[in-house]
Formats: sequence, C-alpha cells, structure tokens
Amino acid sequence: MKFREVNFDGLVGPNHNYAGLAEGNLASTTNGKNTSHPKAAALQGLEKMKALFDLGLTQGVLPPLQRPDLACLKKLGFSGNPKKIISKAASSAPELLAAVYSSSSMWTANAATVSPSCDTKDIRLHLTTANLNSNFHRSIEADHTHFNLKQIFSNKKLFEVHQPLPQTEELADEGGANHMRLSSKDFSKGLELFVYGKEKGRVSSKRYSARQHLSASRSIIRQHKLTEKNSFLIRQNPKVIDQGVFHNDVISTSNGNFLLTHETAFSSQKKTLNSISELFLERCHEQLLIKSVKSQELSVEESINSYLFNSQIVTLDNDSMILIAPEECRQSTKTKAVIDSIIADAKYPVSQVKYFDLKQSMSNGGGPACLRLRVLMNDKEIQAVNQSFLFTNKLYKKLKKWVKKHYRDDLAPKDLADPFLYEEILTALDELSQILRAPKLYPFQRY
Ligand code: SUG
Repeated sequence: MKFREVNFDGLVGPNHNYAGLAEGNLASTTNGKNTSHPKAAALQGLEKMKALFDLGLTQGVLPPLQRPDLACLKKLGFSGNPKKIISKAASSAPELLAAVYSSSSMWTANAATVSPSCDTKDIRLHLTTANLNSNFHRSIEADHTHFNLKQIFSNKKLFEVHQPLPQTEELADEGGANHMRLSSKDFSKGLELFVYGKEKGRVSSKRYSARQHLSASRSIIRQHKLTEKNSFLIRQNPKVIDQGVFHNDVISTSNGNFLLTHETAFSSQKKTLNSISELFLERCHEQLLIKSVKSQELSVEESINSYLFNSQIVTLDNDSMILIAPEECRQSTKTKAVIDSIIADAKYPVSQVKYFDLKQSMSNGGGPACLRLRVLMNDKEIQAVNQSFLFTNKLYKKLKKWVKKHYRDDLAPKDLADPFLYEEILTALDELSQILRAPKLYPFQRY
C-alpha cells in the first residue's frame, strides 16, 4: 500500500502577536513586545501551503484556536462580560491576557505526535494531542486542539486520537517537534525516534528548562502500540537546550532514509547515531544516510538564527527530496554553504531547495517545520479525513480573501486590551468555520 505524507499547516490567527512568552526560545524572548503583522503572517503561511500544494503534495490546514480564551481567564478569577474581563486582565494581569491571546496554535508541529498505521500493532493511525505542559500559554491549546483533531480524524476504525497526557511536568509532551520518523524510501517501514530533554532523577539543562519528558515519550510509544523494533528513545544534549534549542526540530530533521542533524544535537551523539543506523538497517533493510553538520561548518548559534534544521524535507512524486527552508538560511552565508554542499553531494537525497519568507512566524521561533503537522497516510486514510481541512486552490483563494478582509496589518502589545479586537476575531472565526464547513468548530458556537 502506498503511503504519502500530508502536512497540516497551522493557519495563523488574527491574534498573531509577540508577547515574549516562551522561555528558552530566543526569538520569542528577543521579539517579545514588538509589533506584529497578523495579515502578513497569515499570508506568508498560506503561500507556503500553496507552494507545497503546487509541488504536487497533499496539504492540510488546521484552524487557529479561539482567542482570547476568556473561559480560561474566568477559571483564573476574572468575571463579568468580555469587555470587563479583558479590561481587568489588561490592567491587573497583562501577562495572563497575553497568554490567553497567543496565536501559538499556529505551530502545529506541537499539536500532536503521529504514528502511521504501518508502524502500529493495530494498524491504525495514532495521534496523541500534545499537552504542551511546559508553557502556560501553550498548555491551554491542548483540549481545543484535541477537539479539532477528533473532527478531522473522526473515523475510529482507521484513526485513534488520544487525549493529551495528564497535565503534569513529569509527562510534559511537545508533540511532533520532538519526534522524527526515519523510513524506507517508500515510507512503509519506519523507525520512530522520540527525543526527550528531561527525566526523573537526572540533572538536565541548567539555564533553560527542557520541555519533553522521557515518561511522556514512553507513554506515547506504549499507547501508539509501537514496538522495540520500530521506536527508539534519544536524549537531547542539555548543553544545546541551554543555548536555545527548545525543541529537537531546532537542531535536527529527517525525511525517509535521510537524517539531517547537528553534531551536538544528542547526548553521546556518535553512539546514538550508530545505534540508529543499526536499528534502521534491521527494520528498513536500507542504509540510513546521515548528514551531521559540524560546529565548524555551522555553529549552534547560527543554526538557531537561520533555523536550517527547522526546514521541511519533503519527497516529491518523482521520489526526489526538496528542502523547504526559511529565507534566513539564504541570507546566512554559512547556512547557505551547508545547504549547497548537501545538494551538490550525490550521496544525499536532497536535490533542491526552496526558500520561504516566514519572518512573522520566525520572529516567535516558528520556522517552516514548526508550522506543520506531518501525517503519513495511505489513500484510504486520506479519503477518510474530513475533506474540508484539505487544501485546494479554491480553499486557498477563499482563505486569502478572508485574511485580507479580517486581519489587522499591525498588532502592538497594548492592542490586546482593545475590546474591538475580541469582536473582530470572533467575527473572523465565525466566517472561517463557514469556509471550512464546520459550523460548530469554536466554543462560542457550541455553548
Ligand atoms: O512553543 N513560540 C513557540 C514556538 C513553537 C515552535 N515550534 C516548533 N519548534 N516545533 C514555542 O516556543 C512564542 C509566543 C510568544 O512569545 O508570543 C511561542 O510560543
């Protein structure tokens, strides 16, 4: 059976803003309090979806969540009508208002961890919605994202969408950002890599907290019904977490039989790569191709600035691979040299690069790979997905028009106190749910 990857990109919400909420994510803390450009952000994201669709790939869309999350502010003791809640929160707890206003659901690599049916013992596709326990503004995404994923992957015979793991630090889970799947060229045989940063009883990073807990990764392996032969746990190098590598997808990525990583990404890197190669050969009967970029070629700092490892690598219908990289990679001489050398080297399967302007998302630490959830499916499964969430030229045109109509050009931190913004967003989301033919998509439409 033929498998193909569907990338579900997060549609950037009209509330896209810079609030400096994500400790250890240097772009977020550096740009916190800057003015954002929601319209430009959403259009940049849409152009990436369109380009991948035009390359012949199957593309999906995940909608932005309802923000501000006033139900959450109510749980925190705010009361009254929306206008009153917003104005009280703006004056007495602006950090909470910023958290419930975050557009962070756009980074759908963090929506869930996905294991395709060709890996799981019950031959169903398993998704575990990420609890995003490491940051308050992200943890409040989990239940809503879970609801949306259940609408999209509703066929229980083919899909199982697991609840987020319990909201505790000891089960902190960041979804696909800490998960990679290596596979045979045709994707049918895979080895799933679970990269964790912290574990009970062992000192981890010192400056910034690691986000993914070993117990969470183990739980997902169990509930996705993976085996020892097709799953492998890897410890992230605490030193790079302290340099700003807050997710594994900031320092490594993979596609099919190709692993692109930095030489400092993992603890005991040499041993780890040897084990992966052996397991891969056993499982996929192919040689794993690894490009481990040396610090001399590209420092960790420059890797974070240019976000090379947050590129998407995708396989086209003619089996060639293409790198979908942020524009920042082209502008960094050293990063561009690494990319050019990979493309020039016949040993590696990547034969092309396309650069994308995703500056609005990048300024919050979200590159091309953060913006998408990878879901590998066969044709039957793709047909069973709620088709309203699959990208078409028609949907592209509608979404573009919708963004242009509803989104602000600029959003400064003080604008979050503006009660008209709240109304504007609800109007926009209401129309979006019509475009996506999902009239009860948002809590304000259900309760
Ligand atoms: O969780 N940024 C996100 C970026 C997520 C990137 N995703 C992946 N690497 N897969 C985060 O750190 C910043 C929000 C703000 O500061 O306004 C933020 O949440």
